[in-house]
Amino acid sequence: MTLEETSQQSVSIIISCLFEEDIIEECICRVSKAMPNAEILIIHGGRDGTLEIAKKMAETNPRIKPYKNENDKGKGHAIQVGIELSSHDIMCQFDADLQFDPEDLPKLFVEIFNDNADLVLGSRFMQESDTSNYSFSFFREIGNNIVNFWISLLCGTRITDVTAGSKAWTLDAIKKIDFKDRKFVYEVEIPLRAHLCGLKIAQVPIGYHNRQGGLSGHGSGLKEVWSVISCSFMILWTATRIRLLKK
Ligand SMILES: Nc1nc2c(ncn2[C@@H]2O[C@H](COP(=O)(O)OP(=O)(O)OP(=O)(O)O)[C@@H](O)[C@H]2O)c(=O)[nH]1
Ligand SMILES: [Mg+2]
Repeated sequence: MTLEETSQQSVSIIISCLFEEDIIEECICRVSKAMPNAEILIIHGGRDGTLEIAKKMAETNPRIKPYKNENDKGKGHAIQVGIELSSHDIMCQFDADLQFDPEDLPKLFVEIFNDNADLVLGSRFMQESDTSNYSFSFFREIGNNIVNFWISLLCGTRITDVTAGSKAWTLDAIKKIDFKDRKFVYEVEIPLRAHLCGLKIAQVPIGYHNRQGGLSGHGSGLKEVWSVISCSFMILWTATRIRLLKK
């Protein structure tokens, strides 16, 4: 299947969001243009106006399905809810803040439609990845390097980017993966558990930008530093435990 044919397929796109009212409209428009037949599940975990904007757009486009995630426990929880709600067997998660390009979505899905993968990881760290519009902060870069190195070591194969929010999978694969974490650590659980289950994993280069609006789930200033550091430690600990105990 070509990229053009892939972009016309019916798949589910799960967009978890919180405090993204500045950007959600542009995000939905671009996703909808890139994958015109996709179901777009908006899983909103906050009390800000993001959901209302999505609801307004859903009035004229039935493929947009906004949900209020009552008792939202974090991004991983929102994605679990999105998986439950999806009506297609092939789906992806996509961040609302437009750090990733919706136009890259067919590149993720084509690997599944061509039977090259059960799980596809969008990667910001492959040679062809375009990160020219992103300024990596020093501590995030170090954190990413350590986490990617450690997971690659645990899997015995090079995985270039485990934490990117752009990932696609089949329903069968994600059921086998059965990730548990409800915050950000689940991002790493997915590739690690997929590897342990013997699933086919593909990596594709994607573009990456600075946040285009909204508020980071990691907060800002010192809160952000603390969130990224504690997240990285949780990732290393959780991944090692899963690898050793295989559960
Ligand atoms: N439902 C829900 N969505 C969340 C939560 N935290 C983050 N999100 C959404 O998940 C996506 C990724 O979160 P980000 O805050 O961008 O995480 P990040 O990309 O690691 O951090 P930044 O680089 O600072 O943007 C965004 O669409 C967020 O709105 C949460 O607790 N609940
Ligand atoms: Mg982000």
